[in-house]
Amino acid sequence: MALKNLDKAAARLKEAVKKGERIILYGDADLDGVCSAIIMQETLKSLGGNIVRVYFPDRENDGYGITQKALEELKTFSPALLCAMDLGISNFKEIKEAKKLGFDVILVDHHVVLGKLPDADIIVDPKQDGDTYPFKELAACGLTFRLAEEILGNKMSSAMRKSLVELAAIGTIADMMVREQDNNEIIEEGMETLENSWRPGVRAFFGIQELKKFPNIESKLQKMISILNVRDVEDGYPASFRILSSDSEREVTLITERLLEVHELRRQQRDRLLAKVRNDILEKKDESIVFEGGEDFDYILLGGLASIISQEEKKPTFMYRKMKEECIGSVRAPSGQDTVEAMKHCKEYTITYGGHPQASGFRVEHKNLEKFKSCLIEYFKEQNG
Ligand SMILES: [Mn+2]
Repeated sequence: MALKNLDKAAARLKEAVKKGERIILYGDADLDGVCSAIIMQETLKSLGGNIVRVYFPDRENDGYGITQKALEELKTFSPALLCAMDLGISNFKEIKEAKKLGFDVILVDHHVVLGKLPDADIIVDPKQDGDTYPFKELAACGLTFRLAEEILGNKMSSAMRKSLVELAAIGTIADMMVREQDNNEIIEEGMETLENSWRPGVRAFFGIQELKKFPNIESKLQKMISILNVRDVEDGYPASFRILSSDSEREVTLITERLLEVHELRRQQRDRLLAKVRNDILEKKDESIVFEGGEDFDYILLGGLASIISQEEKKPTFMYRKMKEECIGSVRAPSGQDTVEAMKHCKEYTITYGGHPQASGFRVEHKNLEKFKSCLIEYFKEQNG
């Protein structure tokens, strides 16, 4: 019982390394995607792979997934092998386009398959039909780590294994995956060495005062993750990538100090929005969902806000940021509620949607927002009625 296509993906990547093909790594900009990209980068580099670009989409401005803007920029590298991690499974149109531009496409994703698969050459996703691997809840970085094991085999030294599994542990925790089976193995193995990591980005964190205040490794790690989650993009690279892939402890300390300041500001901003939302939903207690947003709802705060509110209200919670033409949203729900299924039911009003039952996202045009909301309210009323 192996992860479907893991062997094929490994063989294809090794072939690309051997032939000196151009390789593009494309990761989601969250910590799961970033850790996946670094694991793959270090794995392929150790074999001499020709990685020409590591790309992260700008979720806030260009949306989630493989974007049109990315293809526009990346096409200068064609032909190349494009390995996408933590996204792609719902990018039907963009992957078709990527193929047309001359890319071979490998997807390593753990998101729910939306009815059919995109036209990628090789897809690793435990949630696809025909995958017999018993554990379905690996994060993308967990899958990428399994892929790294498959690629390197006994060429993976124990030092390298440690430094890669640390990243897989960080990404798995950050993505809030269930603490079971493979995920537990990865988290336990990764945590063992974390405090004595050789990785400058990790070392820098365990050296800062703010982290020393926390009593144990788990709470330290949670704090580290919330700081790494601060949005700070430079030349297209999220701070988390610059920190975790850096080999200079000095550089890392500089970025980390700045992130700490931003993190504090964000926290204040989030608390303001939380107070606003709590107040605004007071007279909507009988609605089946929470659906709130506005122009001042910073995209990066949406997931955190939705997660807090959905726990407080015990309802599916949709938070959105109003942008020029569309709204981009983040969704959290208590267990037993499937927000992906709900959005599928209301998909005529969306531009895109996707994710996990309890944590998902969407984009909707302004003119459809109210209809989308009503449709969801009706859906959950029926489900829970
Ligand atoms: Mn993920």
